[in-house]
Amino acid sequence: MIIERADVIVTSPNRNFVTLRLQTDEGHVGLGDATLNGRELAVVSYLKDHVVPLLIGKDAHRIEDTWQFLYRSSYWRRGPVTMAAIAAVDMALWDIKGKAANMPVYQLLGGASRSGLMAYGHASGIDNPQLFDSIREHLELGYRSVRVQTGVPGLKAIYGIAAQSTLDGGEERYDHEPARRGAQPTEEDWDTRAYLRHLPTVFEAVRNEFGPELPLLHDGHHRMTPIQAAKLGKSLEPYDLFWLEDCTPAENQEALRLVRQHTTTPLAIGEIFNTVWDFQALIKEQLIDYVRAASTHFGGISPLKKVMDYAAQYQIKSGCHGPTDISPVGFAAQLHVGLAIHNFGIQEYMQHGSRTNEVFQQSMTFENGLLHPGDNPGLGVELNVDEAGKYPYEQAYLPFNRLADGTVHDW
Ligand code: KDG
Ligand code: MG
Repeated sequence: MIIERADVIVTSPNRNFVTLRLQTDEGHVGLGDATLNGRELAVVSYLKDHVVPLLIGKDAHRIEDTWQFLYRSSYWRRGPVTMAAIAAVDMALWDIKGKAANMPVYQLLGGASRSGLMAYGHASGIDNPQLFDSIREHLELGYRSVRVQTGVPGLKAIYGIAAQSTLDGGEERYDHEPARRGAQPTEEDWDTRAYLRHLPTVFEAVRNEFGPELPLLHDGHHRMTPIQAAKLGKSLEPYDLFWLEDCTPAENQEALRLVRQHTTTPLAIGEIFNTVWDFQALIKEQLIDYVRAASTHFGGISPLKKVMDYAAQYQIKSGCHGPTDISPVGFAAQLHVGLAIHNFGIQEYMQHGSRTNEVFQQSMTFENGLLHPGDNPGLGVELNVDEAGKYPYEQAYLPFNRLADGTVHDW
């Protein structure tokens, strides 16, 4: 089965998405997600100029060989642009293999290990009353676990808080897309000491209101030093978090050794990691509890399955990155992995906007708090090319932080 055609499709229904569409001489079509939020066109060029010409004429069945060829023959390896491009090829080939075998991809990965994947949603509020309303809304939507993000007194705009005013023609909210359309990134503000003082009081209030059962998560979004993160983990222990995510910036992996020495709050990291090797020491030294890799930025289904099999030796579980900048194709890819592996933990699930769901038709379901990729052959996602063509690319950037004195800070 030969790859006969490859197209890179950019569309911006609710936000920008980059999709690779491969077609074989037998008529099978495979889709792969190559979306890199705020840097989309770099991956488009990587695919169009450097990968597509190498794919035409290749055997579509040789997934591992094609992955190794793209990774090793480029010499430079790694990095989000390269790995998003390779991920798209890998996913599209798994999609094609599933269609050729007339099976959903999870069957090719060993079959289902569970009936569905527990999902967490993004509850947020600038203050406790708004946050409580948001948690209730999520529970009504069927979520059985929630991520809690809150405003900090004195700070105007921070990561993870859904805008109360609507964006984009009155339909979408901030939690659907932190990358704002425009020629410049927006500026947010940050104060770690104020955050460390305030956050434990919020978790105490949430536990008092919603009880001890509900799994609660929190994303530190790379903004603390190691000792600050250790202090936060310790101060949140009474509230029994499911995880504390990205408590320190991802580059300094040794930071987690220090955090781990001080707290039993479970740790999750990896949404900006690109390879299995980024996790190697963290897994082997058992410095984390959840692997946060996203299929899209991690080279696709093949390496995601490998890192999870490695993590399983150390009782470390999955918690794949699932914001709306992972397209429905990338999201489906990690649902198939999550259904098949033994060490699934939890799946982040922010729901896509209605226009996105018209561009990408999905067999995925979300019922009683559980996600399932569906049983359509392949990944279970179809791209409506005509619908995609209605929404051309629009420049958009993720925000960044400045401290009160003007210093740029991690966002
Ligand atoms: O594009 C950036 C987002 O993917 C990121 O800010 C979302 O941290 C995130 C999360 O946990 O979903
Ligand atoms: Mg995160």
